[in-house]
Amino acid sequence: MLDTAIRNATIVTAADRTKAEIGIKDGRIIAIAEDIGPAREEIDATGLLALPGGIDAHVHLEQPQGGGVVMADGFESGTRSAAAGGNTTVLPFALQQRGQSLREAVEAYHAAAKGKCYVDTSFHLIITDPTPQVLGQELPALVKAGYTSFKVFMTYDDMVLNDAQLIEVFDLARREKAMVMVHAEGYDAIRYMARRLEEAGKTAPYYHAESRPQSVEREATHRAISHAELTNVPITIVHVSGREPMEQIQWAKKHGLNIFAETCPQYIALTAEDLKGLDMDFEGAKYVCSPPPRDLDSQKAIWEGLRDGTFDIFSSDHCPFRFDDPKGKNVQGARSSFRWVPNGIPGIETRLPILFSEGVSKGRISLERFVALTATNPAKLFGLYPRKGSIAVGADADITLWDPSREVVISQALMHHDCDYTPYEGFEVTGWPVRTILRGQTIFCEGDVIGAPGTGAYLERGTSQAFGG
Ligand code: DUC
Ligand code: ZN
Ligand code: ZN
Ligand code: ZN
Repeated sequence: MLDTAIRNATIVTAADRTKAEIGIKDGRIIAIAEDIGPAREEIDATGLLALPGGIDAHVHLEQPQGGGVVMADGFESGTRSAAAGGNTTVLPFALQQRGQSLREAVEAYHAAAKGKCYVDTSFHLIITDPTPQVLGQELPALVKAGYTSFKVFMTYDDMVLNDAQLIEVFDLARREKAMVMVHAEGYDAIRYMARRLEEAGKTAPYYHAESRPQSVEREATHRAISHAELTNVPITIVHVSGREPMEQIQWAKKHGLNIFAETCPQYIALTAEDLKGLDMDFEGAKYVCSPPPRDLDSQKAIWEGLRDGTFDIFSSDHCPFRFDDPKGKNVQGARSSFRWVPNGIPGIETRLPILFSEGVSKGRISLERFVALTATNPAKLFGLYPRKGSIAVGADADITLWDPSREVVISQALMHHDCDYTPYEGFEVTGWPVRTILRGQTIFCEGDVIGAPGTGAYLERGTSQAFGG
């Protein structure tokens, strides 16, 4: 007998939608048919969509910060918030601090996450110190052990890699078949702009956006793509904010380069104007993230890119800092210059509702495209497919039951994160997750997280399909 039957749902995949029953046994989908027979647990999904559980391929949890800043969410609260937002898998980063061995960094994250996660997780690595030891021994061993992706930064004092280092990391990624995620903003250009703005007394949070205009992102995107072409490796440009970097990606794709791209909710739901706060005041710090949100023209371009395949995945870039907190946005110095405001905003719980509402409910993208961007493509890009990312016989029973017509006003009171605000306060959405099912077990239902920390498993990943797998 089946463990669980989901009946009367419309099942949506990246390819199509069908009305059928879903049978679950031992955490996996074992039947999809018109009539699957009896089950111990019955779920009536009349009027609901059954979507593959959301896969958020870009989240920051418990990542060490400089200057006394602490992230608002650790593995427990971050994955709790993810479950409440309809997600069953998240991919946080394990950051290598300079001077630290990668293995040491990974072990520290495992220790922090152990027994804490409500949803399944797997770590990308962040490479900040690509020494010969790291490139020659540690990274190849870690890729073989299932850490098949890593992020590199083209900016930030404590993370930036120069072009020589980027090329070495890309070259290694080709040899080991690992996916590199690139934070593409030019370090020197940002430093120049920040200095000039500060000299002119322009220090409010809003000037964070002026200090890193699209040209800075466009230039770095172009440079990363050129290095990827040179080393013949696929890469993913993450958190693409607007029209100008998009044009670089479109050029690369048109010329047959194996370039992938990600965008995020802040680039369709916020603009740089939000960084002005109420009256160029510190409220704007609630919206400080990098790259910064742009303008309405860029939002329009992002929608075109979500439709036409310029973008492959849509992730939250959840990177939460409490606002009313000297360990968060209000850290020492932040009120005297935007340069000290921690970069990042929460969004793990609101990613799916915002894309569904602004995209599917408003007729900008299809349901199938929504599923591709939020579950199927991230699974394929990061070595989790076909176990994750679709509703199919043999896959893990990771299913989100979604009410496409529920109207909700997003508010901090509804959130399950440990941040003290949401940048989407008052945002009206149509479409909301009703129930999140992880490997057959309901972990979230009608507003309540009912799973337990530790329900989530750690996933060793395979090779990205970008390598032709
Ligand atoms: N990059 C991210 O990916 N997240 C937050 C801040 C940053 O620079
Ligand atoms: Zn980044
Ligand atoms: Zn050409
Ligand atoms: Zn990020």
